[in-house]
Amino acid sequence: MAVIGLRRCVAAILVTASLTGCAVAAGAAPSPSATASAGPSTPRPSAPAPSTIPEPIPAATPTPTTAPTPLPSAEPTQRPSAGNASYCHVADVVTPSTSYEDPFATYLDWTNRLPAEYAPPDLVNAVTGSRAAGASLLVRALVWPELARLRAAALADGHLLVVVSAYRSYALQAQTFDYWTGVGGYEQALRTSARPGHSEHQLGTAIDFGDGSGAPWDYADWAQTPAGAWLASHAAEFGFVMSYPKGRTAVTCYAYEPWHYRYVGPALAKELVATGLSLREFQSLDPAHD
Ligand code: DAL
Ligand code: ZN
Repeated sequence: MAVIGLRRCVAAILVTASLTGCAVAAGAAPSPSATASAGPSTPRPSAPAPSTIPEPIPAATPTPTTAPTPLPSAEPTQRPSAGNASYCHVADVVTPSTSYEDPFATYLDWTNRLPAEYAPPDLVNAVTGSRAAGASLLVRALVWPELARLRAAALADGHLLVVVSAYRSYALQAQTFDYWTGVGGYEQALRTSARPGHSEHQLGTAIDFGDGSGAPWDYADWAQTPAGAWLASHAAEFGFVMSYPKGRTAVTCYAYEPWHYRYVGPALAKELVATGLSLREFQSLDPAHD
């Protein structure tokens, strides 16, 4: 099938690093004590500095503009099968493809995970593309050129796009998930924060974007802001797809995250837009994910 045939990738290379929390690429200093808060019903142009703990949770009490997210179940709603991404099953199965050469094919969800030791060998500074040590926001080298082009194109159209969170190690994701479990409980954390090993951020190809005015999760719907809307319209041109789109929780298992994008390359990104499939649905078409 043409869709399947598009899943071909790129090469990888060197270096590991870790990332602590979120800081904006524009250079805003994160506040160590900050936590994500309930979203306002309208965008706040002067929202506080983003949380240092990446990945938010929606308001414990849904805002009037946010549809309530059904509580998840730790039990499968359906048995996993090829071409069926509608189940949400908490398990720890090492995902079939963990190749650094083909990160687009790596299938992650509530069930499938990366090994704890998975750490991309070619992480670079998400803002500058430099391999110099010490950066806190890291992406894989194969992501950076399109990321830079995307941000430049946004700026040319009058929108500042900042990187709020990028690569996260297994250990940092564990810390993040524990944090959100403490804030909202395990069932809520499942919907909004990946368990360690299950996050696309561990691939080094996922990015949480913001617009520099505050944490995107502080908005009722960041995709309704000028920068968020621009990104939703143009991301695929640069190879990025929104992993957890609005109204697709039944198939992604995660709450809507208009700030979270995964780089899959322009060909696949455009194919996903054309078909309307989420990445998880597309990847579940592969029988290897039975
Ligand atoms: N918030 C997404 C699901 C993550 O933690 O990777
Ligand atoms: Zn994210």
